[in-house]
Amino acid sequence: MRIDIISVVPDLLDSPFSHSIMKRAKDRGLLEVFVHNLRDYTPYKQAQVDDYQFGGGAGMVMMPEPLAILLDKLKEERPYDEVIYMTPDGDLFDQRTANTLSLKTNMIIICGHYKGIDDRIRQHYVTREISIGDYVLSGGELAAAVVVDAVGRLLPGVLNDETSALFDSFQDGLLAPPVYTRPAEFRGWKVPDVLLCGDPKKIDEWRYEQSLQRTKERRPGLLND
Ligand code: 6GU
Repeated sequence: MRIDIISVVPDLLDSPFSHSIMKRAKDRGLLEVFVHNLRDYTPYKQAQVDDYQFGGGAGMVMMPEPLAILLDKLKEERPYDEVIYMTPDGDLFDQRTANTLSLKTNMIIICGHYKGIDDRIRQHYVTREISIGDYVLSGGELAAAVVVDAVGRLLPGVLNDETSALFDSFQDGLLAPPVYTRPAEFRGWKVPDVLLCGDPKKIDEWRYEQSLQRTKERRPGLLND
């Protein structure tokens, strides 16, 4: 999978894909992430990429031309399955969307800033608009990092048996069960006996019960879906 991210603060995306599982995905050649500085593509003086909004009102809007120039250049080089715009008024991101996106080959992600991007880019280039939750971030970069992480770890060959996505919260529509490691007793707090009993069937049943109970308590809405 190849992901091209368009940003006015590309430095924000230096670190998120350089560690742990994202690093492994890149090292194994399963994920390529290119971050483009939108200011390198503006035809305007002083690397201008935003301007006042028509109709008045506070806040700047990202101009269409720098975005169109960079989007055209990328789309000339290869076909893209999705042009995603990160915006708080987009569709709420969830595991289902992550699964869907993990099947794509090439994607562009546009990170919004200020009041957002000129709506003509949304109408004529963007294929999907994503929000990561009902709160406002100062820019789309951190949200884009969330999407790339959630999608990247699903690519075949990125996770091994131990970290398998099959057991994640949400993958089966349930929250994950509690987990424990050594020591079996810590400050008098004991690990549940069943986890030490050595019977895989009993352990699976216990984990399923715990998942169900946690989901009922914390996220009952997930059970209705
Ligand atoms: Cl994608 N962008 C911004 N700026 N804020 C957000 C968001 C995205 N998702 C939730 N809040």
